Amino acid sequence: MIQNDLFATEIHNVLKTQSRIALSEGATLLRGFAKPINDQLALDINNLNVHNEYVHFVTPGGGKMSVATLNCGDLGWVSDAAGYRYSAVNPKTRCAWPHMPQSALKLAQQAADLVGYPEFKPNACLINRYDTGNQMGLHQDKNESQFSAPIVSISLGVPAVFLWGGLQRHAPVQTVPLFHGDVLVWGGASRLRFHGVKPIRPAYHPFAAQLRINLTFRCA
Ligand code: MD3
Ligand code: FE
Repeated sequence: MIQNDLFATEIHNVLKTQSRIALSEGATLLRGFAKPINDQLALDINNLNVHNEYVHFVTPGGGKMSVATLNCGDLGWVSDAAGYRYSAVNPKTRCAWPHMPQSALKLAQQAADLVGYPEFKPNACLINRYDTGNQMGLHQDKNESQFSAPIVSISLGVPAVFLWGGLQRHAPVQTVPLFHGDVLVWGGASRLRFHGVKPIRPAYHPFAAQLRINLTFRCA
């Protein structure tokens, strides 16, 4: 009897924290999907820090991004006065980017598979690091060569309010809170939606103190 009660409580906790939410056509939120491999993700992402640094890219307009980025995989997203593009080398070091964190890659592929993209083979992984107050303005991700492939994002650390608009910049914007462990798959009709992140509120999460870490896997 006690066993059963414990089991029921456990199931309830899982359902409360892990669920699948359809946001719009082609966009699915998997709440808490990354939580079971929390510790491996922390190890893999922290290991990247040993030999690689997060950088604040300069935008074509001359501003500095508040979010800091670390690229991994065959191609990395870069920005400078000439514009945005994917590059096979780090412009600062002229070296190839580090390998993708394998635990996160596997998780992103499992998430894509689960919502209907069984052959997701991303060649780029952007790791965005948000400190308190950092934000990302509304934009579209259209530097990739294939819009038929989804983008899979993994949110870690402190919560964020994700902004999610339409296919035109001035379309109405909805907000979705994103928590540690949430995984989003953006494909199909939602692949080119405008999106952004509101300024991160002061908070603490054991994964990375006051920081929010977001990984996006892409077919660049
Ligand atoms: C919706 N990153 O790096 S991830 C980005 O939380 C970026 O760091 C945000 O937007 C972040 O470009 C959002 C969720 C996401 C990623 C790609 C999308 C949502 C998307 C592409 C199309 C539509
Ligand atoms: Fe984006």
